[in-house]
Amino acid sequence: MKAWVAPEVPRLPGVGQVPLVHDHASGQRRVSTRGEQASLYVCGITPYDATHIGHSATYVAFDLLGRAWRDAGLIVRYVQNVTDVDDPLLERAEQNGEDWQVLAERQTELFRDDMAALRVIPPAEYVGAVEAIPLVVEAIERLRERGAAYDVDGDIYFPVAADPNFGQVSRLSPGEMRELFAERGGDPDRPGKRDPLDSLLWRHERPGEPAWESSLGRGRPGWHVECTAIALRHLGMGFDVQGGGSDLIFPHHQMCASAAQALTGSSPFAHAYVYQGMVALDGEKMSKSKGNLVFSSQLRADSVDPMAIRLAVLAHHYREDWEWTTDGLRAAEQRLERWRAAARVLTGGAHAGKVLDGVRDALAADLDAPAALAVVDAWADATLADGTAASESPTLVRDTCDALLGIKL
Ligand code: 5CA
Ligand code: ZN
Repeated sequence: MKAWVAPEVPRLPGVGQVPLVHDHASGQRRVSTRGEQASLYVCGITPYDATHIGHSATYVAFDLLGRAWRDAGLIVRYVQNVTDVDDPLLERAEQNGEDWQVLAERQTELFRDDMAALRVIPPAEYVGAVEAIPLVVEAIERLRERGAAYDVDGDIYFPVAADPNFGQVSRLSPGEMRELFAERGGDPDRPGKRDPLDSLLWRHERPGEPAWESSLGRGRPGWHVECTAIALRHLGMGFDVQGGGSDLIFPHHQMCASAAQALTGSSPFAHAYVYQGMVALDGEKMSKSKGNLVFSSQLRADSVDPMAIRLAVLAHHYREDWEWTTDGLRAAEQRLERWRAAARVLTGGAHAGKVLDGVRDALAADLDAPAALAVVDAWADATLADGTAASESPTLVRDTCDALLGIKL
C-alpha cells in the first residue's frame, strides 16, 4: 500500500557515524549495521484507533536510526507493515457497527497524516497484512514442509519446539513467557496444542469473519507470521534491525524470529532487536485497549505544532518508559520557540560546526536524543546570549536539526 509523503532532508557536510544500538537479544550495544546498506523492519500499526503518542514515539525513534544511517552514507532499506486484518480490528469494527476495511483504511490514512506531520521518513515498502496473504500462505506452506506447522481443529499452529533458538530474542523465563502470551493475544490453554506457547499461523474461516481462499483452506493469517513473511520477502534473513515498542518483545518478535528460523533453517532473523520504551498516561501504558490515549492527530487539531510533539518525544531516550504530560509538551513548545529564536539571529550562530558534531556523536551512542537536544540547547543559549558573536551561519544548525532530528525550525 502507499506510505506517506516523505519530508525533504537537507544534506549535511561530511559523514556521520554508524550508530551503536542496544540489542535486546544479546543485552549489548552493537553496531547497527555492517556494509553499505542498512535494513530495518519496524512493526506497524493495527489500524483500529488513531495514532497515539506511544506509536509516534516508536516511529520517531526508528526515524532517528534511519536518519543517522543516511547521514553515514548508507543505503537504507526500510519495511513496515500494517496489521489491517486481526482480532482487535474486527472487534472494534463490530463495536462501531462499521465495515472493518473502512475502519482500517480511515485509521491508516490518519496515521499517514500523523507521520507526515511529524516528518517521519516513510518506509520504502509499506505492506498491509491483507495484501501480504499470498506471502503468508507461502511461508506457512514452507513451515509445513519442514514439519514446523500442525493442525488443531482446522487451525494451523507453529510449534515453538521447531526453533532450537526459541527464547533467544526475548530472554524470559518460561513463566514470564506464558503470562505475557496469555496477556497479548495468545491462547495457552487451547486443547490440542503441543506446547501452550505454540502460536496461531492460520485461522480457518469462522462465520461473520473475513476469510481468503488458499491452499491452507479458507481462513486468515495469524499475527506473528505476517511480519515473518513480509520481512523475509522484502529484506531476507539476517537483516540489520527489527524494531517496535517493548510490548512486542514477547510473544510477537520471538515468534516472528522463531518461525523465520524454523522456515529457513538459519539464524538470526535480525542482527539486532531494538525497542522503544512504553509511553504512559496517568500511570498506565497508553493503549488502545485501555483507552487512556493522547492522539497525535488531536494535538494537531488543537493547533499544537507537530515539531513540538516530536521534541516532546525526543526529550526521552527511546529505551526509557516515560509518561506523557502537558508540562512535557509545554517544555517542548518553549524549547522549539527558543531554538527558532536562536535560528533567527542571523549574525549569531555560535559554534554551528560543534552542533553538528555533537548531535552526530549523540545519535551514534545508541540514538541518545536527549543528549542531542542538550547540544542544540547549549547553542541556542549561547546564540541568544551573544547575538552579535558572528561565527557561522545558523543555516548549518537548522540543517542539522532538520536532517538528523527531523525538527524543522
Ligand atoms: N500491528 C502490530 C505490530 S505488527 C502492533 O503492535 N500494532 S499497534 O498499533 O498496537 O502498535 C504499533 C506500534 O506502536 C508497535 O511497534 C507497538 O510496539 C508500539 N506501541 C504501542 N503502544 C505503545 C506505547 N504505549 N508506547 C510506545 N510504543 C507503543
Ligand atoms: Zn509485527
